Amino acid sequence: MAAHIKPLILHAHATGPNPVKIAMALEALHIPYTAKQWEFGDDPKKGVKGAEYLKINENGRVPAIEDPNTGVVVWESGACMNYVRRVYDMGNTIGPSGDSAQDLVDFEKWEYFLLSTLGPMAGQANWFRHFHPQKNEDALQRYTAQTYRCYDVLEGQLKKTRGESILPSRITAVDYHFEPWVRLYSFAGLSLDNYPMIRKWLGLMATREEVQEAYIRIQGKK
Ligand SMILES: N[C@@H](CCC(=O)N[C@@H](CS)C(=O)NCC(=O)O)C(=O)O
Repeated sequence: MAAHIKPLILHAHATGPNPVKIAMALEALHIPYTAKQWEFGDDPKKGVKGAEYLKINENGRVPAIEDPNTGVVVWESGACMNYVRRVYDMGNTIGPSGDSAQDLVDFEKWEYFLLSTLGPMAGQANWFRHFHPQKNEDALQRYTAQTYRCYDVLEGQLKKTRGESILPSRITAVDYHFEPWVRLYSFAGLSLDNYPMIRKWLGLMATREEVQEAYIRIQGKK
């Protein structure tokens, strides 16, 4: 299939957790792509808040995908992931592993939990720990506690598969959504000491080829 697919353009940043999720899915599906790096900031030509990038994503964030095969432009990592799955995962290798109504809902609820809750809480914990111009201990404590609360929920789910995957039976796009966020635990000042299943799952994810390749590509090392 991939032979006649023109490379997708994945708009990315070398360190942010959101673009690499999409790279993992593209790697898993063997879809050709070019990772185009942008800087944070408003440089008109190079920045995610600059005029050139805002023509692609008016929200000024990465990831975004331009697909020359279909003419589609998509941004928001959830929408990017679902676009990739709909158009390029015909054999359903990274989507819900069953087709019952419950299987579909389980996939979506974990995907939305990451996109709406764990990701934003961890993002704010990072922000108040590293980037906020003034110290704000209340905000840091609040977002740290909320991220741990999300870890509690994730740990409970991973117990069901003994840390093998977030949904039963195989790795799916849901694991790709979570991996880059959870991998940043120590940058966010968090510990996995109380989360043996998360630690195990992160270790297993790190051994996977599509995960390793995605980081190499996103960091511009290949
Ligand atoms: N909800 C968005 C969040 C995207 C996002 O925040 N991306 C970060 C990089 S991981 C970014 O572009 N930050 C640049 C900025 O905030 O100016 C998604 O899931 O795609």
